[in-house]
Amino acid sequence: MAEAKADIALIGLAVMGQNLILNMDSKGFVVCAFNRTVEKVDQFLANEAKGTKIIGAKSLEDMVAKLKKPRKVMLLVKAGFAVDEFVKKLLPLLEKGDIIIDGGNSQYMDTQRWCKELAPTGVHYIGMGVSGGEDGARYGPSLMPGGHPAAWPHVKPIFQAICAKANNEPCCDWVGEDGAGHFVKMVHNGIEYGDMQLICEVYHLMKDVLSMDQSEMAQVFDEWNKGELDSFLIEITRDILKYKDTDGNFLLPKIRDAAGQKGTGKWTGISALEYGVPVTLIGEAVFARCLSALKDERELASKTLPGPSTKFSGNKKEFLEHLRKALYASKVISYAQGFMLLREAAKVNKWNLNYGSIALMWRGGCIIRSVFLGNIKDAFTKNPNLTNLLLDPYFSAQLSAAQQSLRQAVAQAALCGTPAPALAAALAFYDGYRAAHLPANLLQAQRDYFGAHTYELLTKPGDFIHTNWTGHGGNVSASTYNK
Ligand code: 2AM
Repeated sequence: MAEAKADIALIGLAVMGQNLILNMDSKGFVVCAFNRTVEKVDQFLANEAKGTKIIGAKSLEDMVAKLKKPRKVMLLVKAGFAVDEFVKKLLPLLEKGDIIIDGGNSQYMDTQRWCKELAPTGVHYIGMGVSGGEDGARYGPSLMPGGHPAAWPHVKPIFQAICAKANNEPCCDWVGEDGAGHFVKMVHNGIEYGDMQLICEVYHLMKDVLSMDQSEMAQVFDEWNKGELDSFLIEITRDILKYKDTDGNFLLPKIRDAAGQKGTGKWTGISALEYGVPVTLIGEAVFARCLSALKDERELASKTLPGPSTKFSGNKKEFLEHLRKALYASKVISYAQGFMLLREAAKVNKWNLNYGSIALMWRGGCIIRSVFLGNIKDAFTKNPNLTNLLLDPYFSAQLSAAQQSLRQAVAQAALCGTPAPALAAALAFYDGYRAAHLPANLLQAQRDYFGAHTYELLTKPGDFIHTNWTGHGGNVSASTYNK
């Protein structure tokens, strides 16, 4: 019988898994490593894990026997089938109170399903979002655990020890019930899509509208990184702009402008549609990648479809300041949309989300880490019931100072024919959200006209009526339709 001495087991020895194990080891925890292809365990022990306290297992049975109780088994394997297979194999080997943690990029509904299925067995399930890439995993990731709340106290000391810290506070806290952790990770990834697209649009405007060269752009991003835009993505953009290829020329212009994607941004967009929340900026960011991927078609169209003849004739320094403020304002709007989606999903799924701690989890360790997330945390700490980030006094003041600049950026982009879909989406949302009246009165009338879908009068909300608009359509409303 193997001696039970490991604090936690980790299955899945790809780079993320290996680095998380090394991270846990460096914080004093004894980790037992396992992998489907078992030879990788020995390779890992003989190389990366040499000289550490890390132990290995030859089988799942061996691994389980080496774990202290309640046993904690973390999976870092491919999402979907591989997770399902391991959970099924683990279940007969575990007992009440033991904990399975899925740290992969699983879809939140899969995590919801496992939480439900495991509840009667007494084995606890956690679905945890892990962000920060390989480096984050090794030296401090952002961790977003959700699932069976009873499991949290048992894994908290490990996860809060290995995660990133922002102002000495851990970027890991309990997110909420069942799939909440993976849902929050998914929204994080969507926001990442939005942030990246916004930066790309600003770069495009600098390049094509202001005709700036790359060193100058790098300098501007460097400046911006010292202020309220201070963030990992601005920092790497500066460094990418500066980067020279082996031939001494900048590398960036040589890179083919066709974006790839793995799908997490898309899933945020799909969720937004399903929950009926206007997460427009992330949606545009996903579509912008899709449009970029049509490289051959675009090259063809560029020879046929005309653009404007307008050239920028304003003050460059002033416009750069507009761009900075436009980027900031759009970011605020995008995060506001992301938190709207979280709030709606929490309502539907009955999750008790702590929005302030979610902002803190994203404050360090992950790709969207930024100083600005500290302000979001403050907003939700001051008012946990804040309806919308845009209504927080700090952010509404910031937006009122920046909204004119956002208009300048979007207008110039349109006049010069440079696409800026995410900036434009931010502005359209802002103007829609602050509008006491939208043209949905006409929309309702149209729906009632052709489909008898009924409408409400401003004076009688909740009271749905139908008008016989044509005199021959009849007076019966289509009560079976969704209003
Ligand atoms: P492997 O080394 O045996 O391929 C990332 O791909 C991790 O997920 C690896 O540890 C890999 O194990 C594991 N993995 C991928 N597909 C799997 C599957 N179908 N079943 C079990 N593990 C899998």
